[in-house]
Amino acid sequence: MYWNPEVECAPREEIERRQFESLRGLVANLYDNNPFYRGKMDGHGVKPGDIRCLEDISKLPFMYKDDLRDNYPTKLFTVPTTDIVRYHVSSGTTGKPTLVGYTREDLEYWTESLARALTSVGITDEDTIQVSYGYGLFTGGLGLHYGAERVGASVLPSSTGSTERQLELMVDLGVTAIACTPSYLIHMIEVAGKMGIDFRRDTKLRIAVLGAEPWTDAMRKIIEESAGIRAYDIFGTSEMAGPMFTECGEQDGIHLSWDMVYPEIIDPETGEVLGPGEEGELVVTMLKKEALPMVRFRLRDVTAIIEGPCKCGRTSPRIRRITGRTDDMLIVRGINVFPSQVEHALLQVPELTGHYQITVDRIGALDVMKVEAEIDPDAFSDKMEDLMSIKKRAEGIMKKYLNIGVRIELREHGSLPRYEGKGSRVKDMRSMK
Ligand code: DLL
Repeated sequence: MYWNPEVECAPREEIERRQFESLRGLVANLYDNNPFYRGKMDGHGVKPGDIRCLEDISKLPFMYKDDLRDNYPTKLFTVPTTDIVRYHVSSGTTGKPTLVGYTREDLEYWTESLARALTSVGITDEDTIQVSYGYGLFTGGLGLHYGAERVGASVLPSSTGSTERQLELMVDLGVTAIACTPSYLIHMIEVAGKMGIDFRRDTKLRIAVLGAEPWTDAMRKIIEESAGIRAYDIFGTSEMAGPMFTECGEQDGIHLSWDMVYPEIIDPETGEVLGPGEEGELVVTMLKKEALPMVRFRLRDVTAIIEGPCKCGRTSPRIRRITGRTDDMLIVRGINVFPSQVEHALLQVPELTGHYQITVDRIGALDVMKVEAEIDPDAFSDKMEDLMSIKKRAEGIMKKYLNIGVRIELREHGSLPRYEGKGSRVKDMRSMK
């Protein structure tokens, strides 16, 4: 079933023609009206007239998350703030967040994108969908919420947390679909077991829309089998709008709406554009965004473009599941965590030094993060209560900066490894499992 068959199944030539029209209009408009993009293009020696076909996009300079951070909060916005109808915020590398803004039209396309995506996984107006992504500054909750309402499903906006209550509601309301992180669904299944709720026997759940963090086909199999459902991957980032694109019923790659995004895969080292099937870093140009345009934005996510049409009949480009990131951002329980944020937070505690080690592991279904931190020798004390007070303070500050609970383990000065040159302060045990 399609939401917008004319667009979703458009012939290839029409797609390319219309993408080029959008790109040309976008570049000309940004060059004429926006000092940031004009400066970037001039610095790169490229003019709007140089873009004569879609492939010429590779002549344009890249945009980075740093561009957003450096221009925080609204310097990159291309519309007056009176035209902004919503903001969302995502965490950034130095503890400074990235702010994204939306015009009414931006929200409209975002919702349209999710209506197409949810329809493609089989969600209709007969479904009741529990949205267990965080509502608020994170894009997951509200994004899925409006998409699901657009297809006419009944939405249960449960957000995150209160798992037992969520499970009771799932049973009582006969919820048929859920949107959350894959790790949260696994956690829910475990908690349900303890409550005597069997997903297969006691719920009507049939579809899960899972994303915001990397997960594997092996994880999909476990979820599908234990809950008796079909689980689909959903992808998106705050800079694109939020969650936007999913797999279809074929579960063979994520469909990207061609009228909204032009994807490229590049070699992260050289910036060279790679061909279909080749794995590299995903770069997106958003063709419709008004408030905060994105031209060749480097997402740092690693994937490949899948060549050829999909069995479902959609002609849009597809990407493979995201396999990792080219930078060091960690995703812990769906929340982005940068090692530099940890450092930033730790250094707010005067008794701690800059020597630390991060370990992320998965215990049961939940990600847990531990930070070992060295105490300044001058602040060292052999009184237990002094040490406990430092630990408590550090954990409080960490929670404030990272938005997740982190266990701090204090270490004696000199006990953690030292590095010459680049350090490797992060141990992600999840990738070793
Ligand atoms: O995570 C938006 C989202 C919400 C997507 C709900 C899906 C569902 P950000 O917080 O800006 O936005 O984080 C974006 O999360 O660059 C990826 O590294 C990662 N990510 C998102 N979806 C997936 C996925 C939202 N399906 C960053 N698989 C992205 C792997 C994902 N990684």
